[in-house]
Amino acid sequence: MSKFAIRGIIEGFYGRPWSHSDRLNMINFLGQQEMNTYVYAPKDDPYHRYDWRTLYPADHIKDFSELISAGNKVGVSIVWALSPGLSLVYSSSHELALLKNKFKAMQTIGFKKFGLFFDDIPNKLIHKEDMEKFSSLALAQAYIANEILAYLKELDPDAELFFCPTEYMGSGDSSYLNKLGNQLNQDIQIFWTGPQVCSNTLDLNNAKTVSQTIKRKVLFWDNYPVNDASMQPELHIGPYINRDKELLKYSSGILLNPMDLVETSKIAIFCAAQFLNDPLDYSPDSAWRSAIEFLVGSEQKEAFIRFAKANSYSCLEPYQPQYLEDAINEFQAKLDLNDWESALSESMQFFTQLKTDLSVLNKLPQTLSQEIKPWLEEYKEWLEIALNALTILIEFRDLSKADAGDRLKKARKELREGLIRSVDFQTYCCGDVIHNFAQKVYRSTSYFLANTPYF
Ligand code: LOG
Repeated sequence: MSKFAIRGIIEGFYGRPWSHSDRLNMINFLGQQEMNTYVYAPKDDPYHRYDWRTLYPADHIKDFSELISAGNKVGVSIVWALSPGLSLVYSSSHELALLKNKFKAMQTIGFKKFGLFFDDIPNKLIHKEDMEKFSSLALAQAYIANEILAYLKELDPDAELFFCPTEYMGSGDSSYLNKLGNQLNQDIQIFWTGPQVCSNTLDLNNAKTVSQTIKRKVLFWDNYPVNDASMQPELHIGPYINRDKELLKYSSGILLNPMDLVETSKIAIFCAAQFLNDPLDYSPDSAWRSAIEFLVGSEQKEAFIRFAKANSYSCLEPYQPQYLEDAINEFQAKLDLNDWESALSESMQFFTQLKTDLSVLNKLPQTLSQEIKPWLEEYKEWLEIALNALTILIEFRDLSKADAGDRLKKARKELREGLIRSVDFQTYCCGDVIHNFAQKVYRSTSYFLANTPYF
């Protein structure tokens, strides 16, 4: 059984960084899951990026020391990273001295592994003096990284450096990467997010190309389950899929970039740990079910799985939640056959079951429940909307019965109100499936009502 050498996560998302206790909690969890690496790189820690020249204040230093000790206890290396690329003048000896100073301060408190990141910065040299000294961005960055590694190794021969290039995704054969491959000290690990920023697949061909270009095994920065920036409405709690079982031929490891939601991110991390520790034996679905059971307990597992299926949308499953789509398609197929009875009763049963799940989901562990509250609340709203749409169709079918017209009117009013509220929904729970279904029901009954003397 072969495992990936580097297994873990990189706190590398935009937005509110994790708290110190979140990190301690996560480091213990990583240890339990036989992961071995946690990289500290929250984009919005000012000392990490915007204000990289400033040394960390004493309280931060104390927290970092605690992270290192916590990691030591459970076999997790804590990697500290800096992202100076927004403003760094690569050719300046003064800037290099500031960089060294910042790294040294962290080495003094016990860090042995470091990161130097140049993602999400201008993709060419912008300072006049840099353009004079270096013929390309790649050469400027390689010069700085090699200097830093050499400096770190003077102080500690075991020091290691992880490097994130400015071009960290794509086909993997650009001249920028090629230059890095030639120039970067062979001991430096290079990050790669795959064919895309948030890659649907990490496939063997792409890994092979990039590792040939950079002349070393590639270290994946896997942008899953992260949901920062435009992905904020999504909740990434689906199975961990599409990572080739043979990636370790070309890869030294995978670090997942999590969500700012610590507990919730454990689903993906639990699954990834199983993959990374035994890729050939990995079964995405059973890992996913075990992850959910681990997090919510066996009693709430099935209800949570159904909720998770309504939140499947992510870079890994970039299409409407299949589970809901199937239910609506079956309904439509029955209606097309004029089988209103089973179409309506089966769909009622389906959505009523989901509504019953809500009382089970009310009892989720507290931190998890707090984190996913916006999704749970809107899940509830969508289920009401779906049930309302079905009620409309039942009344519509029964229009000849006494008061059906009034009930139909009332249900349509409620559906309309629900759809109007949904304009302000914050999450992408249920995708567009229930919205589209409800809209269709509303629209089609308007048409018929306009031609019905009752109104
Ligand atoms: C950032 C990362 C961010 C992620 C997802 C890398 C190497 N850098 O596009 O900090 O969390 O995308 O939004 C990124 O992935 N850049």
